[in-house]
Amino acid sequence: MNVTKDFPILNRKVNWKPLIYLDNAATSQKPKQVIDKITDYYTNYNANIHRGIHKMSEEATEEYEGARQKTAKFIGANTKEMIFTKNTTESLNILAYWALRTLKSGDEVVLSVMEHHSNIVPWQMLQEKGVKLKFIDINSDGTLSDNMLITKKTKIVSIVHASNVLGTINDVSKIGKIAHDNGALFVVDGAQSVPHMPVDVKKFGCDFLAFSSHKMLGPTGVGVLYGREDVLEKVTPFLRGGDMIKEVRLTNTKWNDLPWRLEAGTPNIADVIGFGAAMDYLNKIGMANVRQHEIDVTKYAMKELGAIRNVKIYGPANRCGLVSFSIDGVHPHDTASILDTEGIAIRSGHMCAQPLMERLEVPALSRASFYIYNDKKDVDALVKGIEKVKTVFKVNFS
Ligand code: 7TS
Repeated sequence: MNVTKDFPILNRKVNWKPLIYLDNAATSQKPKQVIDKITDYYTNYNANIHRGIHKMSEEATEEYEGARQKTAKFIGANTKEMIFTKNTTESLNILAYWALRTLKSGDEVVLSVMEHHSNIVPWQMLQEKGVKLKFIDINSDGTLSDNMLITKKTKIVSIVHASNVLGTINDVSKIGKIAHDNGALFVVDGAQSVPHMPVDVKKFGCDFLAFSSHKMLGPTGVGVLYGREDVLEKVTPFLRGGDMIKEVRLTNTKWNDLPWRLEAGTPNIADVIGFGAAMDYLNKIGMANVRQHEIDVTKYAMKELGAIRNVKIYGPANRCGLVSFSIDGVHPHDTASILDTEGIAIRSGHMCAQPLMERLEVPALSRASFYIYNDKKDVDALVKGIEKVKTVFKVNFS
């Protein structure tokens, strides 16, 4: 995929070596098209939206709402169903705070042990009300157990589509059907899938989907909460104030229509507009091509890393574009530090999934995660870097 020319940061050196960026699951790099779009807003039509009847405000509103339309199209939804938030974490918190107001003692929420902290910690609040959290386990290969724990007591099922540690791609349509058969709402954490593969909320049959712009070539500070219109209508606003109202009296307020009802205050206008440019960029490539490219690079990485003695890979063969691994006798932070001296950026640590680390019985892991600008040469560099780690730490070669 010939795209590196669009990413100015990929020209820089790190520790005097050309940057090899393999930390895309944490955040992706941004193409010039996105950077230019944000600069254009601040340079030429910086104004607040949905108010002032002046030209620049109209232009800004048009671009902002245009980005909403693009987002809706990107995941097969309607514009009314698209709420801009700050990130996936905020999107999930909106739902958890709503659940805090509506669920009752004895109700159950089903999550899984492979969730990112942002799909665990907000739901823990519900325990204050006597709501029980249940966690679907994983199989030894890192796939989700078939023992779904969903019963008539289950009110919400919230599951990650693609795991940020194991790479596992969960069969969300199947889980959604079981959730709905039991009368529960179905939430999907799409933070690691929407940026990397075609996603269609209608095919998922989910009630909610959360994801972040910054992991899909867009700027930080923009997240998305998709909600099926009839369900989203019932969600009480988490933040209240300007822009989310129709009429305010001193002691009561009539809320605005969707989607604005759930976007209180001046939103992140510039970055939402930048996010629109990121989706334009991805659409030009085609999400099926993005996925295929990542399958190729990831398969190669699994083969090459899998062939290194003393390296263990976690998770199933069928996966999204990332590989978590450990090197016998080397702490993942040391692995990442030595790779950094070679200009290779990877993630190490608990990956914001401490319960999963505990389940895997590891203190931490290293992770290489890929995107459209990575290729097999980057994997070769990673392999060479790992050999250096092993040499420095005198890892047993026998
Ligand atoms: N869900 C998943 C599956 C994630 O991987 C992440 C971020 C989040 C939610 C939270 O996204 P945010 O935009 O609200 O922060 N994952 C990672 C990661 O793996 N390394 O750094 C961030």
